[in-house]
Amino acid sequence: MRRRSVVPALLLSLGVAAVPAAPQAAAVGAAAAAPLPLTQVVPVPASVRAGGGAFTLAEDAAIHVPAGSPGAAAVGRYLAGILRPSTGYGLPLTTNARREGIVLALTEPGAGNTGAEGYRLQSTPRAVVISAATTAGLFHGVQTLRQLLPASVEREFYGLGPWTVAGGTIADRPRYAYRGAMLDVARHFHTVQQVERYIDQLALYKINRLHLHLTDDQGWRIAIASRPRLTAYGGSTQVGGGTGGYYTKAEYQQIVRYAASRYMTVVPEIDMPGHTNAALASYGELNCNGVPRALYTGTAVGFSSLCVPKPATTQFVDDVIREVAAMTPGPYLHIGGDEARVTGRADYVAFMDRVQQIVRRYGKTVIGWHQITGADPAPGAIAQYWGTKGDEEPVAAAAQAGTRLIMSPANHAYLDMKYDEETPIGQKWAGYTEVQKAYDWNPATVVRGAPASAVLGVEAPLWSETVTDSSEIEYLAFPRLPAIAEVGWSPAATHSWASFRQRLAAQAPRWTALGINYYRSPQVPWTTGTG
Ligand code: NGO
Repeated sequence: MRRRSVVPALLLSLGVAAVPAAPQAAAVGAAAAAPLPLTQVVPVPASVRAGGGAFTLAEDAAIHVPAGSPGAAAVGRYLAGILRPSTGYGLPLTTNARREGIVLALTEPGAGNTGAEGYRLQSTPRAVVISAATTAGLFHGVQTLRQLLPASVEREFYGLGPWTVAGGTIADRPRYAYRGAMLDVARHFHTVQQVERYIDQLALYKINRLHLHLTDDQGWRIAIASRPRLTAYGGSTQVGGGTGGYYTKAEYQQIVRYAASRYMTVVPEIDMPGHTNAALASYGELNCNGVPRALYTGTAVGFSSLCVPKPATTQFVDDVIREVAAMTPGPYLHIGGDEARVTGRADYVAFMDRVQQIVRRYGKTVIGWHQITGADPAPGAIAQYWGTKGDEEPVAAAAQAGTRLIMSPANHAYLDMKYDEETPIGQKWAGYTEVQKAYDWNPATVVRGAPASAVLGVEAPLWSETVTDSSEIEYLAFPRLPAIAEVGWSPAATHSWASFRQRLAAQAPRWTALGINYYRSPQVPWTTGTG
């Protein structure tokens, strides 16, 4: 039984705790006899029409890509990279126009109503054709194709087919343009490799924004050439007193490129004026009394503030924003603004005005936690809602006045909340969050009085006070991240917990094949791992 013995070894080589891999490893086994129904996808596609005749990948099949599109060719190579190890097939890329095997096709913009990120997937005995107006659409179509093949296709070693896809047509496009996940790399540092691993997992669920919480009281994680002590000293520790870490500019840019190859835009966050102890410890001039603070490795919030009136603070912010903007190709720069409890109100408003102007000067769109709506959001600014009640009037008023909203209600979308009182890691200030709670909410109605049209999308933040490695990231993200992803991608009319929990259960063999650690929620009818 080669498969059984290889799975734990593979998990180990990935540095992933094999929890609870032993019983599930057997379930990854042979490919399912009947092809998976086209509806068995997370996030559920906008429309599915079953058709006659399934497609089976032949040993000599090719992946057809359009000539003259390096982006489409890259998507083809990415798909081949997933399929080759498990199928053992060569799957060469070709640009000949024969419509058999796997076909990636670019359509005229506007044709097929697929928009900026949508796609059509047509499966017949002759071919699986994914067509889209953009290479982003092709990439998302490829994620759907992965989920329609047997779970064992995700393994990094050879398995028996047949590699069959049910016949029919999927027409799909996202409900929201912004579908994010946030990783807090400040409370505990997470390496480039860990971030890339998470990016790959997010891509499977069509997440298209990766928000990196790069700075906080416990650590400064991004190199700023004009302020070397931020990382050399401010990045030297983390929650619990470990050695911390930081990304060099080259490493940050590597993450940005890796994310881009998965059609994900990096949103860097420099949290200000609170959550700044690491900066205040690195440079005494940022404190009103001029004295550097001690490094901090606890988990309290709301105790630190840059000294707003000082010119040194403005210069500092300019230096940091200039350098972060220059190494970030995406349009956004997140300035935090949450829990500035020791910043006076007038200082807070003045500071947020100033920082927003600086961000704009360096060509970026401001995102801030929703507390920025208590200051004066600049035209075009985006507020990220993380409340639990939905009754915050400044948020509604700002949304009515044109501020766009990203929805991360902490009692639904915070991946760092414990599932229940037994959960070994996580927090509970916003309440326990089982999978159904992560799934059952509507971004359009979270904030009372905010027009639905103000909602740009959703984001699932993963704060890392209690999270130290990939295994723990995955335990909290799976299965809730796919829930938030579906809330962000699928049309409101398809929303159904009864359907979602079944489809979610069918994802588990994939997670096992990929070595993803996940929480076996009692709310989900898992079909694997019982024997
Ligand atoms: C809050 C706080 C963070 C914590 C997090 C923990 C926001 C926006 N500020 O969310 O500093 O890490 O809760 O759940």
